[in-house]
Amino acid sequence: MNRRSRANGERLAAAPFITPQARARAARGAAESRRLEWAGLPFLRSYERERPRDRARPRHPVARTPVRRTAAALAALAVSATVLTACDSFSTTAPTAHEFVNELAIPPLAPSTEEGGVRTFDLTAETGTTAFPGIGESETWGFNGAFLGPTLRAERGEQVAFEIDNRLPEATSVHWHGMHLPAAMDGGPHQMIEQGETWRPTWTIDQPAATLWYHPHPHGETEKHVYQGLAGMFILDDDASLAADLPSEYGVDDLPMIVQDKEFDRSGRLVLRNDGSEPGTLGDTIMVNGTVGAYREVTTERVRLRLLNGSTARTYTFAFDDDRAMTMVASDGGFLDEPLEMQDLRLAPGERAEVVVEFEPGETTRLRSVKTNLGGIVVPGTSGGNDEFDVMEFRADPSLAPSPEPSWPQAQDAVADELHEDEASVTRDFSLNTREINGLKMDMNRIDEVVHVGDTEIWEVRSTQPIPHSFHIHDVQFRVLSIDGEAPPPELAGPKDTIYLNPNQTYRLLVRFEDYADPTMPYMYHCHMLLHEDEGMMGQFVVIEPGDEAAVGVPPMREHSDEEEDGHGGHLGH
Ligand SMILES: [Cu+2]
Repeated sequence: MNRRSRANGERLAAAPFITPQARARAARGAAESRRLEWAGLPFLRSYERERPRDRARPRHPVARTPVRRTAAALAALAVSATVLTACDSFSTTAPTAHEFVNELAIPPLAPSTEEGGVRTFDLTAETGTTAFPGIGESETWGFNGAFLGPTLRAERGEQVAFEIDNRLPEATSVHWHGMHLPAAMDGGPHQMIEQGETWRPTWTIDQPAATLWYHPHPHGETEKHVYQGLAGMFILDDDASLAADLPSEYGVDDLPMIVQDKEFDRSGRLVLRNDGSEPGTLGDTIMVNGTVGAYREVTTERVRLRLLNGSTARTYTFAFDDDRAMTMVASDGGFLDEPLEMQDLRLAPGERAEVVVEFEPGETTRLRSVKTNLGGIVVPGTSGGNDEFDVMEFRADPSLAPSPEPSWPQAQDAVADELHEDEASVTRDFSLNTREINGLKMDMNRIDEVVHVGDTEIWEVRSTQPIPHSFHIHDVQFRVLSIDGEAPPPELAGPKDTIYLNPNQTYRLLVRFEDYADPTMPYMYHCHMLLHEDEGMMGQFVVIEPGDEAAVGVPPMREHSDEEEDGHGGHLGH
C-alpha cells in the first residue's frame, strides 16, 4: 500500500500577520527600518485565526471564536522581497545586551530510587518566585523548584517510572520529547494531569544515548506552560555513550544548556506577549538554564555542551565570537556517524545538539547566536532572523585538565536501530500552512493517520508558507533522506525528532514505528513553534496491529474539575 494524501499543498501562501504592537515596535526601531518601503501589499487577504487559548476550555468542543485578521493589519509591515534583501540588518526582535556576571546555573540531577529493576523519579509541577539578577523577581513555574526542572538521567534497558504531582493552578501534562514509548505514557494532550492529581507513567528505555527533554503539552496551552518555566533535560545513556571518549562529568565538563528567550515588564515580571507576532513570542532577554548574562568557568581542555533550544519561537544559529570550530557529536536522537567540525549551528525550538568545544588556558570567549537563515521567509527582521547577540561567556582557567579527542564506539544495538529506506512501504505527505496540516487544524477527536506497527515509512513534509515552521514527530527518531532531492547537510543526517522546515522545500523523513500498538491512544506530530502548535498546527496518529483498523478511535475526554473557572488559566504578568 502506498498512500498519498497530498492535500491542499499549494494553497496560496499566507502572509504573516503582524499586530499593532509589533508595528509600533518596528516604528520605534532602528533607522534601518526607515529604508523600508512600507508599501506593496503582496499578501492581501483576510485571515481567520483561531485562538484556542481564548476559548473557555481548549480541550472541549465549545464554540470557537475566530479572530479576523484583515488585510489592514498586514499592510503596514508588508514589504517587498527586493527591499528586504537590501536591508539585511533590520530587526524588531533584537535581544538586549547583558553583562556576563552571573554564574551559569546547572539544573541538578534528579534523584531516583531503584526497586525491583524500576528507577522511579518524583516530579512536582509547581509555582514559585524566581529572582533574575539585574531584572527583578517574577512568578514562574517549574518542576521540583520555581523555574525549569532537574535533569533526568537513565540508561538504555532500564525501566523508568514517575510520580508527577500537579500543584499548578491548572491542568498540565508532561511530554517526553524524543522518547520512544507507549502512546499512553507520551504525556501529550490526552494525558492531562488535573490540578492536585498525580500521573504515574512508566516504560522501558529502548533507544540510543541522547539528549532529550521534557515539557508540558496541554492542547492550546503549551506555549504558556513552557514559557513560564516548565522544561527540563532528559539524558539517556547506553553502552556507546558510557565508553565514549567525550567530556562526561555532568555539570563539570558536560554541561546542559537550555537556551531560552524571555521578556520582562518594567517591574521584572516575566511576560508572555501573545500579540500575534510571527512566529510567536521573541523575547529580548536571553537566558541559559534560567541564568541571564551567564558565564561559566572552564577547567578542562574540552567541554561538551548539550544545547537545547527551549524557546517557544526563536531559532538560533550558535557560533563562537572568535569563529572557533565546534565539534558536533550528536543531534536530537543521539550520536552522528562521526564527529563533525562546524562553525555555526542552527537550532529551531525543540531541537538539540551536543557539541564539544576546545579551550586554551586563560582565554575568554563567548557563545553567540548569529544571523539565522530562516530559509527564505518573508520579513526575517520580524522573526528573529537578523538578530545577532551573545548568549553566554566561557572563562578558561590558567591551567586546564586534559580531555580526550572526541570519539565513540558503535553501540551494541546500532545495527538493529538502523533505518532502511528500501523497507519503506508507505509514503505520507504533510503540508503545513497557516495553522493547518494537510488543510486541517488539530482536533482531539480525530485520528489523522493510522500506522501499522513494525512498518517503515517515508513522511514527506513541506511548509508552503513563507513563515517559520518546523516538524516534530512523537515516539520516533527519524532520518532525513533528502531535502528537495538533495542529501541533507551532515548536521541533519543523524537521528532527529524535530526539524526546521525551510519554506517550499520537501523534507523526506524515514521513520519506523517499531512497537507499542494502541488503536485508541494517539501520538502527535506538529509544528514546534509553540504558538503554532497551540493554534492547531498539529495532527494525531495511532500505531496499530494490521487488521485492527475497526478499533481505531480516540480516548474518551475527561471532565475538568475547574471547568467553570477562568479559561485563560491566569496568564503571567497580568
Ligand atoms: Cu509553525
